[in-house]
Amino acid sequence: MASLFKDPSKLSAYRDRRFPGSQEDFEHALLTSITVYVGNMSFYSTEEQVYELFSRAGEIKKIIMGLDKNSKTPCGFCFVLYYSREDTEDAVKYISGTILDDRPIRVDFDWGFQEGRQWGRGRSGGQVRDEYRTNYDPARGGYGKLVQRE
Ligand code: GTA
Repeated sequence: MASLFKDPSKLSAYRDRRFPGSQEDFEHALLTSITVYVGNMSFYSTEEQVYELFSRAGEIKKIIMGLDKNSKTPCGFCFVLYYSREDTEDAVKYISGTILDDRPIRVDFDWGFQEGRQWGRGRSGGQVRDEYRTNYDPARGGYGKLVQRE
């Protein structure tokens, strides 16, 4: 079946500031990638749970949990690598929005995992967007890290 994901501008709203190439390279990577990023996860969701859920889209090559760079504990995201592009697209199509540990997770195409990308880039060690969060979210460490410092 022809791919539904042909327009690179519609593949992802996210642009990685640290991607090493041009916009064209980035779009090509998104169109061919076999990696998805999973966001809005509970800090308590495990690799085993991710494996069970994402196996529904196809055989998984590898899972990389996103970690707080200071505490080295899960900080709410991960990368899932498949063997085939079709399975990758199915994960985005069918698993995004699924509830995992009471949270609707977000599944996004990713340009490809590289060593170092598993670490949160926020000043406190976790994810950047989590630091600006102003709501109280017990499964995400309470208030956003910047709010906690105020
Ligand atoms: N494929 O959506 C994604 C995605 N996200 C959110 C992170 N990663 C993603 N990959 C894909 N799709 O490897 C990847 C990153 C990295 C790892 C951890 O996860 O490529 P991070 O989340 O800690 O940092 O990354 P990142 O991605 O560099 O930060 P982001 O989300 O672009 O930061 C900007 C966001 O933070 C803004 O959208 C905004 O919501 C918030 N923000 C930033 N600055 C401010 C500010 N001054 N005020 C308010 N909000 C702000």
